[in-house]
Amino acid sequence: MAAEAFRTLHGHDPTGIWSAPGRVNLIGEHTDYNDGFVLPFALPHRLAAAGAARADGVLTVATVGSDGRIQQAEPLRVPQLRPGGDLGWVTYPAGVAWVLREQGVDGGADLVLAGDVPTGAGLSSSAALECAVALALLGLAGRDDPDDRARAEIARWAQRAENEFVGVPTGVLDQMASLCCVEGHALFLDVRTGEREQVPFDAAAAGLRVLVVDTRVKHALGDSGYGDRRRGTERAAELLGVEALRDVTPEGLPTALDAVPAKLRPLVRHVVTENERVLRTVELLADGRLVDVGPLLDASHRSLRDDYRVSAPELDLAVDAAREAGALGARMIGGGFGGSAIALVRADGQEAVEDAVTAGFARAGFRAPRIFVAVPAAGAGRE
Ligand code: GAF
Repeated sequence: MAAEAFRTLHGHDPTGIWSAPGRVNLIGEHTDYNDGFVLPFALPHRLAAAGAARADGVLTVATVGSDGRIQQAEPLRVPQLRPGGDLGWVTYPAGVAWVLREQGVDGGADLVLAGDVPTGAGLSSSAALECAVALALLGLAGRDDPDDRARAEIARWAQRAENEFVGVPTGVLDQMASLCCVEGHALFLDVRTGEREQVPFDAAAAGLRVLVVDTRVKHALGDSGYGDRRRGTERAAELLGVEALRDVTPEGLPTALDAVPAKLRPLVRHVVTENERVLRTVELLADGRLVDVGPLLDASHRSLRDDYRVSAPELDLAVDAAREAGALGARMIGGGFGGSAIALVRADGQEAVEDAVTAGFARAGFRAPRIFVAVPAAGAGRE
């Protein structure tokens, strides 16, 4: 779709097509900006960028909607890009061009974007966009095929584009997932050290499925809730005299809770217990005990709902209905306040869970959710 639209717009083939996936985070929510642990896997849903280099330092960006309609933004001069302006939907690709210029990747380009990562669904459509554009601009500058180390560096650049150019204070989970995930695996990432381990993850082989329930309640990380939580955890770390909440151990948690003001306690408790849940999940997966991960998903959801307070009625309903219909465990994923939940279900119980969630939404008068099975797919690359 991106290549065809590129030919329509520019009258010649693109030099290449680069694409990047959205993600599901199995567990480890709101731990990334606390230097903690995360365990995402890539979705088959991808954002593709068809591109060709330009010698004049101009960046043109067009997107193709699901209805095939092409929307083209005003051309931008890369050397003149500065954080803080409002460029509408083109802010994300512009931010990536800005950050890459700071890294010495300076050319202009024509880009045409198309994909099927649901937007505002907590499945990392923004990171997919950033990472596809980053790989395209790097590839057009002759820097294709980044190795694993370079991918982690590009993820940090993409995060910087989002933090400094777009102005959204996210961690690096989504960009790392989009760039570093490998098909058939979940990515165990220690955000502080950058250490990564590919953990084989094959739910189908265990007779299980991971269902994604997109509540279709749009979430936006630029809204204050996400930044408030982030600042709260940073403040707690400061008061505790540690670099990040990652440094608080489960054994040290009671003392830490006594040392911070009441309103910060639930935030600290969430981060510390969530990091432990990630470590436990990785152990269970290594032992081939995916079925036992369910209670950890449930505990993660309770913690996000009651301590971190980033859930939403639709997410709670999806989780409760899935569990009542036999799911082994379920939780909201991503930043929260809307977006998606996941449910770990037995293959033969999938339909019952889907029906129960859909019926629950209808009874509550919520918009019908979109439900699909998530299978770990490949990370970003050239097509
Ligand atoms: C969003 C952010 F972009 C991530 O960095 C992460 O903090 C996540 O919310 C919560 O775990 O996806």
